[in-house]
Formats: sequence, C-alpha cells, structure tokens
Amino acid sequence: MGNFIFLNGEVVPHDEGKVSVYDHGFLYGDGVFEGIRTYNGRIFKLDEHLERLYFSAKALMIEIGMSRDELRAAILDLSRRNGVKDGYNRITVSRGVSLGLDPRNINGPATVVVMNDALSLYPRSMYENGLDVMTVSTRIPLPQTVEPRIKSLGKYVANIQAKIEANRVNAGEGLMLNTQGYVAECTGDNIFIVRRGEIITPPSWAGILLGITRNTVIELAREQGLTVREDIFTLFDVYTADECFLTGTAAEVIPVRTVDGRVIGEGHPGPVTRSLMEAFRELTATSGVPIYGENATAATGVG
Ligand code: PXG
Repeated sequence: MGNFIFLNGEVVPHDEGKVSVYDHGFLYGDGVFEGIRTYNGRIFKLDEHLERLYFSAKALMIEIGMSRDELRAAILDLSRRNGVKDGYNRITVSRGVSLGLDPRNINGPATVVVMNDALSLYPRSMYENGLDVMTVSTRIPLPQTVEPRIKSLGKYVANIQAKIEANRVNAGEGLMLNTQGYVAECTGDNIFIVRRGEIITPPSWAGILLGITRNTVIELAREQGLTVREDIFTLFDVYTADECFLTGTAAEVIPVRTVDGRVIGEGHPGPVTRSLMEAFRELTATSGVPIYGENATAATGVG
C-alpha cells in the first residue's frame, strides 16, 4: 500500500514524487491539508473533508487548481491503484513555488499531493483503559492571528510544540488551553466531557479545529437521545467530569482516564463514552465512499 502518490495531476511512484525546495509549504508552512481514513475499502467522510480543505484554501486565498470533484476522483483513483483497504489519506496543498513570502511572486499552480499510508494508532489497551492526558503550556494561537478552523500547515508548529511537551511526561495527549485559559482541544483531537448526563464540548470560538469526528460524534449522540451542548469550560470542569473522551480522525473516539493526574469519574471508560465508541465503530464499518465495486464507478464518474 502507498506505492504511488498523486502529485500535481500525475500518479507517480512515491519515491519519485519530489516537491521543490522553493515550495511555499516547505518555506513558510503556507498551505492546507487533510487527513482522511479509509475503512474496509470506503473513504470515511470524504466529502466533509474535501469541503473543509476547500474552505481552508478559500480563506487563505490558495487556488487549488482542481475542482472538488476532480480532486475527489483523484483520491479514489489513487486508492484503487494502491489497492487500499484500510489506511490514511493525506491531502496536502501548498500555495505554489517561489522564494519570498509575497504570494504575488508565485506564477505557477498550487502544489497538490495525495498520499496513501498507514496511521500509527494508539494501542488497543488505551481504548480499553483510557488515555492519560496532560495540560501543556503552549496555548492555542489567537484566532485573529491564526484561524483555528483553517487546517493550515503553519498552524501545526504550535501543536507539535505542545506534543513535545506531552511526550516529555509520557502523556497520551497534550491538552491545549486558549489564551483566556479555557479548554480548547488536544494537539490532534477534540475534547468532550460528560457532566450530569450532558455532553459538553468547546465551541468553535474557543479556538478549535471543527473536527469532522467531533461533528459525527455530536450527531451520533443526538441520535441516541443524549444532550450535547457546545460551551466554554475550564480545567476544573474536566477534573470533576463524570467522563471525558477525545475525538479525531486518527484516534477515533478514545476515553480519557486521567487529566493532570486527576482520575476522571470512575477511572475507566464510562457508559456514554462506551456507547459513542461503539456507535462510531459501527458507522465507520458501514459508511463511506466506496473505492471499489459498482458504486465506485458512480462515485468517481466525475472529472
Ligand atoms: N484538532 C486538531 C488540532 C487536529 O489536528 C482534530 C482536532 C480532529 O479533527 P478531525 O477532523 O480529524 O476529527 C485534529 C485532527 C496527524 C493527524 O497527521 C492529525 C489529525 C487528523 C489526522 C491525522 O497526526 N488531526
């Protein structure tokens, strides 16, 4: 799997896929990306990820140079060529090639890359017992400087710095606060708490990426008749929550056992977390855009 990549309109062996050292993504982190899962030959929430990618690019005035349908078809075609059944699709778009930060110096098209790879996942035991999470000192950048809803390359230096902090104390994830001290999100996941039967997750304006797994879990919870509220909260609310879990493309739905050494609830995954983990697993096993088979032809018959 992952032998071929898509690079600027062509499918080439991955070791022949070269990007210029003048690429704005490399030089300035000037680009956007998506990470998308494939489960059992179906690409999960493909259209939602494509929408977020195109909105991120639009906000940064990056012209992707391919329509959404063309990129969608290219992603499905690459997966077919690589024979993907389960894995990770990484879509990266940079503004293009030129030295100097002024985008007016870029004459050529955006750099568009699609890769199929495997994801390094949390061990199964962490889904059974829960993650140990630590609050990090790195804050979410101010949204008026770095808009957190844009999944930009450059934004991730803060998240990587935060992940290094978490790694240094062997935490499963690093919890990031915004500059006001409210809970925002983890380095690569959104956070949810359960208090007195209500599910609460920070709103967009707390400084979070609007996670596609987050949206999916909110929908699943409401389908189960559970109450979900977007609200601002502090570490006190996390420490004293009945349950806490994280959501993300890589982590899926994963329980949290401790935060900063405080045991959450009973110290093992609670009923709401377990029920949402199960509903999410079921959804990933049964939905998504098919890569192969009769339906796949219809799905890729564009562009
Ligand atoms: N917040 C942040 C900061 C993220 O980076 C999420 C929330 C969850 O969003 P989704 O849409 O995935 O539910 C993310 C996602 C990687 C990798 O390469 C990172 C993410 C997703 C997939 C792979 O480490 N982050």
